[in-house]
Amino acid sequence: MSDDLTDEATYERVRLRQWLQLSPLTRRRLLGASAGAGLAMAALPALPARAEGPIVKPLPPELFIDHGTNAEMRWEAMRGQGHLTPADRFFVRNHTATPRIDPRTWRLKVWGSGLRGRPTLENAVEFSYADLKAMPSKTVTAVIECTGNGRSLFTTQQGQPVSGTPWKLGAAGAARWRGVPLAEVLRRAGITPHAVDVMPRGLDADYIDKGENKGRVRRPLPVAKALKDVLLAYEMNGRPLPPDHGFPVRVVVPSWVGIASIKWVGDIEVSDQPLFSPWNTVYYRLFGDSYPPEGSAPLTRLSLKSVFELPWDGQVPVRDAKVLHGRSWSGNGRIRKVEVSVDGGATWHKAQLHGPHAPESWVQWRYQWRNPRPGSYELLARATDETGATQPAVTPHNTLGYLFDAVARHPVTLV
Ligand SMILES: Nc1nc2c(c(=O)[nH]1)N[C@H]1C(S)=C(S)[C@@H](COP(=O)(O)O)O[C@H]1N2
Ligand SMILES: [Mo]
Repeated sequence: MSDDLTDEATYERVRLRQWLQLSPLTRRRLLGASAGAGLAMAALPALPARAEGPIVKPLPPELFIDHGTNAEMRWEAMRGQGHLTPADRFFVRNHTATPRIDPRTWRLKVWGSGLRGRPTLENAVEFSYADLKAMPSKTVTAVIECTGNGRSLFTTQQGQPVSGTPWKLGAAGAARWRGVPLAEVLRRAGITPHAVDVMPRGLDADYIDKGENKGRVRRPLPVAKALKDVLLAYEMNGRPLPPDHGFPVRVVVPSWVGIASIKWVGDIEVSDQPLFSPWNTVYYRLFGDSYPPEGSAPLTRLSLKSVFELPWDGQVPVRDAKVLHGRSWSGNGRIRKVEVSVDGGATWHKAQLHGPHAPESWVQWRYQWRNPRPGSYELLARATDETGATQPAVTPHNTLGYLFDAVARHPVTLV
C-alpha cells in the first residue's frame, strides 16, 4: 500500500479507515461484545495507543529487523519496488530517540566565527520552516547509508570482532530529497571567505556512551562540501519528512557516510577554525592494526556495496530465483559494472543494469540464472564504479566495523 504511515496524521487516518472497513461483526468482536453493541458502534473506539519507543513509525517484522533504537530494512522488502525506498521501509538509525518537533516554533540557528557579526548561538541568524520553504528549492535522489552497514559481515564472513549495531546489509536507502541548498542559507547568513568548517547539530537528546555524555549529535563538514551539494531537506519522496527521518528539516550530504546527514537540525556552527566533535574524532574514523593510533582521517565518502533483493539466509522458491534482482552503489559516483556469481565465486557473469542512475544513488540490476536447482547457495555480486574501484574479497579490519565493502556472500536456500 502506498499510504505513508510514517506521517502521523496519515497514520491515524489510514488506521481509522482500516478500522471502518472491518465488518461490524469483526469490529464488535475486537471491541469485546460489550453491552449495547449498537451504542458502542455509534462512538468510535479510541485508536490503539502506540507504545512510546525510540522510533515512531510502525516496524512490521516483514519489513524490518529491530535493533532497539535502530531498525534495519529487510532487502526482500525492496523486491518489486522502483528506484526509491518508500518511507515505510527506510532504515532508521537513532543515537537516542526520535524527537517530536513543532514546525511552528522550530528555528534553524546559524552562527559562528565564520559568519559576519554572529559569533555566538545567542545572536544567530534564524530561519523558520516557512522561511526555508519560501526559498528556491533543489531536489536530489541520494542514498543515505549508515557507515556501519554490513558490520556483522566482518564477523560472519571474516571472523573478526567489531563493536556496534550488528547490521546486515539493510542500513541503506535511496530517496528523493527536496530542500534548500545549504550554500544558499550560508550565503544569506553571511558566510565569510575565512570559514573552514560547518557543524550541523541535531535537536535529539544528548548521546550517552558508556556513561559519558557526548552531547547532541553533531559532526563538522568542510566548507567546500557544504557549499557544493548539501541540502537542508524538508521533503522525502514528495512528502514532508517523516518524524524518524528528521522532521522538520534534516541535512542531506550526498555520497557521504550517513552520520553527516544530521536529522532534526537545530543549529549550524560556521567556523573560521577547524571544528571537532566525538563524531569526527572517536567515532567515524577507522581504528585497528592497519591504522594509526588516532585512527584514519575522518570518514567522508561511502564505499561500494552490492545487495540481492532476497531474504538473508532464507528460503526462496526456485521459480523466484530465475531472475536475481539487486542494487549496487558507490560513494565515488556511478556504477559501471556489476558481476554475479552463483557458484561461490568460481565464475562471474555480467548483470544487466536498468533504471535511473544518478551518481549519488544506487543502480538496479538483474541477472538471469539459467537453471537454478533446489539447494543451498552463497550468491555473490561485485560492483565496479566509474573510478575503476571494485569490491574486494576482504575488507581490512577496523574495530568499529565501518565501510564494509567486500563482496557479500549471501546465503540462500532454493526450495
Ligand atoms: N540528529 C541526529 N542525526 C542523525 C543521527 C542521529 O542519531 N541524530 N544518526 C545519523 C546516522 S549514524 C545515520 S546512518 C543517519 C540515518 O538516517 P535515517 O535514520 O533517516 O535512515 O542519520 C544520521 N543523522
Ligand atoms: Mo550511521
